[in-house]
Amino acid sequence: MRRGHGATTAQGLPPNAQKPRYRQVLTNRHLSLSKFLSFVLRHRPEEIGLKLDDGGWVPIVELLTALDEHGRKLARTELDEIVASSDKQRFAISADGTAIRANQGHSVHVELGLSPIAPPAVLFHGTVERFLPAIRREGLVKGERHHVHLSDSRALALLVGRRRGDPLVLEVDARRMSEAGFEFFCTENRVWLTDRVPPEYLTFGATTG
Ligand code: HQG
Repeated sequence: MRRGHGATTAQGLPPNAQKPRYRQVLTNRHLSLSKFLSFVLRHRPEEIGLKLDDGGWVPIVELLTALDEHGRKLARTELDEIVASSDKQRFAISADGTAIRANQGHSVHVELGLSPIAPPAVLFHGTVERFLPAIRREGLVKGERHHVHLSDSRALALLVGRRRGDPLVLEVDARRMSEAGFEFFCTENRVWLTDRVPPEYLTFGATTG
């Protein structure tokens, strides 16, 4: 059963796509709640007795009740603040305001309902030195996630890589991949997704930022 909350189009970027706003600062409470929401909405909804629908959505009333029952009481207004101030716009609220989902990053199976769209000529992937030998060998693979995550800016890729150490940025020849038939998707928070990136489409030179 799909609730059809998603609103991406095949013609262009998702309607709500916007540049992530890294300058906004979350309070510690909001940060902790935001991390917990990511955990529940991407990986372990059953941890607080929730079930996501096929599109990854959960009714907000159910979410707030479940959070309350698990010692993380949260008002609707506060949830709205967390969603609005999430530095990478990690969550989406449905157009009718009744449901919420994570925009991407799931390990549970969900159907985000994204349509393939033409990527920019070049996309970027932030990583760290220790993964390079394997990446040179087998390209970028999705691991635990549903897709390989790519950014349309070098600056964003640097931030992604920095989560793991001194960041390196690899360039992905997305245009050539697209011409070769690889599909790309763009989430509402402007993360570019693809199934894998074989090494011949990667540029390893001048990788540091
Ligand atoms: C590396 C965050 C060895 C890859 C970020 C990365 C992003 C390989 C790690 C989102 C490899 C996977 C995703 C290969 C790739 N051999 N290592 N063949 N291919 N890797 O976290 O892209 O905060 O699953 O370079 O901002 O780092 O969660 O992916 O270092 O958008 O919203 O394996 O997660 O967003 O790590 O990050 P991840 P990622 P959130």
